[in-house]
Amino acid sequence: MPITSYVIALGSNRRGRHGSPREELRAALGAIGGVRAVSRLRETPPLGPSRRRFANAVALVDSAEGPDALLRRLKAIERAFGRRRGQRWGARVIDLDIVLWSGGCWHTRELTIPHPHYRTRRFVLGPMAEIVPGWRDPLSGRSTLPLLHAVDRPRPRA
Ligand code: A4P
Ligand code: MG
Repeated sequence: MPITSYVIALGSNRRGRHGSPREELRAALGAIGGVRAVSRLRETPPLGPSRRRFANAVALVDSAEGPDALLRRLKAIERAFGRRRGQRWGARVIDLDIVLWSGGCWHTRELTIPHPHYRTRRFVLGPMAEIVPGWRDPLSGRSTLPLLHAVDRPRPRA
């Protein structure tokens, strides 16, 4: 299978066996492998009900896997890192989301690419601006930087 590129968003707001949320992100990058570029790790205020701050980063990853196989592997990493079920939006040791891939759109029951919420999330778009500023959203045709600017300066449409 030809090499495929993926943009993966990483988040953590709970200590795990590797240590702090930042250390969990670094360990997850090692477990994922094939990392071609990684953004700065940053602390971000929680979106949603969780009160703990998150460590977030985005990585550009090369892989020979298709989207389904990569998602299965990312979920296995989440489990190995101690993420428990039923923690949706709660504190988690590691959350690994596929944001974009070089193949355009993908939609199955388990997986939607582009990630449905990335266009409005500064904690995803900010890191993406460092490593894939020009990557176009295949649905809207807008690239990372304009999407980030729209989140920073929301304007009602005329
Ligand atoms: N799924 C569908 N599409 C995708 C995709 N593109 N990538 C399915 C990954 N998974 C995808 O995800 C639930 C199911 O979505 C998966 O089983 C998969 O089949 P999950 O990771 O198990 O659950 P979750 O992460 O709790 O839900 P979700 O919807 O991914 O939550 P979010 O949107 O990731 O929000 N605030 C800050 N500052 N930083 C954060 O990182 N993260 C969240 C979680 C909330 N607030 C945050 C942050
Ligand atoms: Mg997730």
